[in-house]
Amino acid sequence: MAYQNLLITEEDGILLVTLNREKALNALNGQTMKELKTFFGEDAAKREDIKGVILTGAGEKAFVAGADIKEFLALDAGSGQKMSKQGQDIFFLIEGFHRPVVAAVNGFALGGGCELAMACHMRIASENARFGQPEVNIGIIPGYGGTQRLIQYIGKTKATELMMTGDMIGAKDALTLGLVNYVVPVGETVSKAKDLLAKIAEKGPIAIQNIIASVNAYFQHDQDGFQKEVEVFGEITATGDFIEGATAFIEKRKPNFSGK
Ligand code: CO8
Repeated sequence: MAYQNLLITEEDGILLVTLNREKALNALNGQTMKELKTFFGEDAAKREDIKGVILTGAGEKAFVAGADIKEFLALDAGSGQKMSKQGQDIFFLIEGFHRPVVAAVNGFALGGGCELAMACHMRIASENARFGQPEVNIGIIPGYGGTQRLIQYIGKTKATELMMTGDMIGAKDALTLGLVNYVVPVGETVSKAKDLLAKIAEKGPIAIQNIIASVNAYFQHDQDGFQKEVEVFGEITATGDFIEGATAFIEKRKPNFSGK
């Protein structure tokens, strides 16, 4: 497939995938999600010869600043559910990928961007990285698995606070909470991810594949939570608050929520 929004290079058996919409802080629009699906579900899925994949964002400001809010206003309950479910399924492809996938998080990893990083097997953060689930600021909830995976990584207490306040946390706090594996200076996330993948490539690939499968199996009981997230996401996309939140973002003003 010819990719428009993903820049893919290969070096020493490692596929480096750069989400390449720097002007929109690499926000995940429909096209980018489609390309992630093709990459992890088809093109890279056939590659038995690779050591792993690194996902990063173009520029130093953002890994991914979320799903593309500018595409939200066309959503309704049905299409909102569909989009959430399709996004979750794409992120399951990443989580279940046969080789390690490392997120090199340079800057903002917000909303769908934090969810994307969490779907990867490991995360390297630059010192300027900022993580958060700010969906609540526009009157919605995380819809790409965030309500489930954030709890898996940092526990219910802090996950609930972050989702309810929409607050961002810096790289050091993300490390303390167990959200990331390492914090490195700006510009060094990809090289650290390469070192990690090179080390893992010395181990048995069948073992690595089965560690991925077994670790994922530990959380299978959470499947109902994912389904719940899809249903609720769809319902919220039919509310006035959702339209108001997304509109306010686009118009660069504070939202005025009515609770309807
Ligand atoms: N979507 C679309 N465009 C975005 C997004 C986004 N998520 N984030 C940033 N941009 C755009 C801005 O609109 C701006 O574009 P323009 O220059 O055309 O106005 C450009 O990127 C640069 O952004 P800012 O000018 O806002 O840069 P700042 O440095 O002032 O602020 C922030 C950076 C703090 C990251 C700010 O851009 C921000 O708050 N972004 C939104 C973050 C957010 O709310 N993310 C969550 C989105 S919702 C989500 O991810 C839900 C996932 C589940 C979806 C389920 C299916 C529907």
